[in-house]
Amino acid sequence: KPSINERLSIIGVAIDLGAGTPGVSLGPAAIRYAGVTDRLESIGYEVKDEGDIVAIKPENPKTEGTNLKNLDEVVRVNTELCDKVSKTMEEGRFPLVLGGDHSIAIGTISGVLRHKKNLGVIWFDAHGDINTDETSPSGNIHGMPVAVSLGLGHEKLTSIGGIENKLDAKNIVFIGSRDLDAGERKVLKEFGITVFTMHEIDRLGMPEVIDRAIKIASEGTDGIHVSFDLDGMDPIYAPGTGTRVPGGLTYRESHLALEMIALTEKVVSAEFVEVNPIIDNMNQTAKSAVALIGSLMGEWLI
Ligand code: Z70
Ligand code: MN
Ligand code: MN
Ligand code: MN
Repeated sequence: KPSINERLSIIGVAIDLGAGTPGVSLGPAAIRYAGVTDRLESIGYEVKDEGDIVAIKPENPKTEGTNLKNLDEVVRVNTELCDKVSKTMEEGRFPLVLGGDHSIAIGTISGVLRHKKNLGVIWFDAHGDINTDETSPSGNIHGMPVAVSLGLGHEKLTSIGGIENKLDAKNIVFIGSRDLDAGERKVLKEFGITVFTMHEIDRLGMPEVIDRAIKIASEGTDGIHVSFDLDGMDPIYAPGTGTRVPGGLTYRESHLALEMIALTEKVVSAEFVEVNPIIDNMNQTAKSAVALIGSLMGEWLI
């Protein structure tokens, strides 16, 4: 196995309050039914399933003075997740977080940052997820976790895990982007963040893109976090997701990318998010997620 860590904890986060479409709160269950634990055990991991952190839908999704939807409950869940991820790493275990909508990256990353002060992030997604309350067209917090992890946005979000625990823009890299908002393009430029859109992937090919991405996420860091939004994949392979954007990563590109990242042996944490079994086809998206997890964790090595 290429992973640093043979002992692994699965942390489910049953939340869809950060997304525009309901149903990704059932993602962790769908991924378990698709056989994630057996798959990891067959590779040789000692797996501990921590169960789910469960979000409770508030009677009133509005918080005074902000357009952010379900802010208080998203904050509560991510604070709990931050502590759980941090505790998992304290125990010397690899945190594998299953979403849930992508707002949970706020909790995961802030938890990992307690142990890895200089963390690189490789972000697979059709979207930028770098809106703030000021730029967001929707008020959905799953469109904001990268901004929050940089210290941008609503104070209730940026203070999760401590305001000093933040990412450095020069170690973040996006792969698969094809649906960026105007406000997001501005921030990405301003912070000089590297974005490998589908255009670059088509031109350079995935091997070159991943080589460059690994460099960016490795330089001066003490580990890499992989955040994989299933909508980064083409909807042919991941139809069960809230925002299907055509022209995404193929099955083989996605796997190759994760295999190459695995070979670095620098991965310290990972999350797979936005699996929505309610709008899926025979749990295909969760099955894709499990296969991708296998690749990241070294299943393909003989
Ligand atoms: C848009 C927003 C989004 C999904 C992220 C979309 C956000 N940029 N949607 N992932 N599925 O509302 O901020
Ligand atoms: Mn959305
Ligand atoms: Mn996302
Ligand atoms: Mn997305």
